[in-house]
Amino acid sequence: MLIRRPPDIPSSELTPEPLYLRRREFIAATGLAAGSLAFPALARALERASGQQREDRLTPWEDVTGYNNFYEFGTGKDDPAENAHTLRPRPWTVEIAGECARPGRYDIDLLLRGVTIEERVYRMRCVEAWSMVIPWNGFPLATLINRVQPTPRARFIEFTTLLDPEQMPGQRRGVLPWPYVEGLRLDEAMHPLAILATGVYGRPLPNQNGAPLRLVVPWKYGFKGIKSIVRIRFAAEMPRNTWNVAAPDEYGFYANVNPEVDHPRWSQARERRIGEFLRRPTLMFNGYAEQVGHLYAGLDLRRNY
Ligand SMILES: Nc1nc2c(c(=O)[nH]1)N[C@H]1C(S)=C(S)[C@@H](COP(=O)(O)O)O[C@H]1N2
Ligand SMILES: [Mo]
Repeated sequence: MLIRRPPDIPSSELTPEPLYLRRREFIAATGLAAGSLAFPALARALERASGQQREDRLTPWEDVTGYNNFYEFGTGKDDPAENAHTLRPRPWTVEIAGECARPGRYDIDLLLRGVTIEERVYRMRCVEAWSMVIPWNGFPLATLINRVQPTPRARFIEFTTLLDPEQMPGQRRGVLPWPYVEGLRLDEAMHPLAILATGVYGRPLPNQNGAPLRLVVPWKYGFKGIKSIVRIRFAAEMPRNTWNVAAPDEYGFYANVNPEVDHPRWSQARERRIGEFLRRPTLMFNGYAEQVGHLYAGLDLRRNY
């Protein structure tokens, strides 16, 4: 019997040709019935068998800029690329506020003056269990923090995305409480791996990736990487972050990538690298444990998810 696939299955979930053929060989060899249960089990077996040490290859530009989460432009993965043309990344003002010596409203080009832009190739792991490898252009968040001099009372840093439904039409819908807000402990923010990105693949950030300025914290789930930042505030108290406000049982403040702490609705043990078929194991702190593990010594990572 020929079973037709409904046309609305995303192509990423279709079986690529070579695997499909191997699957048939496997089924023939083992005498397994080609039932619907056989394939997930086989895929899991293949994932376990296929070496754990797979390379990290750059995710193609088309995926980095065409498969996005940016709910201000819609909740579908291709909505941001289609809709974000309404965002105007210049002129752009960033407000520095709260517990620091130099609060104020800064034009972004003034803020970036004298800053050296470097390339950082980082893994990016979304809490939804897919991942990419992205060549960002940016600078250490610590550079900006040192410039504006937090006071001794500052223990946290909060970031806010632009609130403007004219430029961000998705903000007319109540899918999230707007504007999008994120935060870090100040010592996390000062870690050299945490960057503010202004570009990707050597080009200015496309709007859908968070132009003109977005956070990248590679050892944390992607939702910590807040886009299109207009405000940075230093605080004594832990700020609340948007996804934690929206679903406190599912998303915490820390959001460190951790294969052993599952999301209440799915496992975090494995992930699908965009462009690959078999899932790969999720790495502790997204593979940056050696660099950042000390930040969490003595912290219960299960409670502080
Ligand atoms: N303002 C804002 N920032 C955001 C989001 C969002 O919806 N709004 N999505 C987050 C999520 S869930 C992820 S995985 C990353 C995706 O970044 P990318 O599209 O550049 O890969 O952006 C994060 N930053
Ligand atoms: Mo995400």
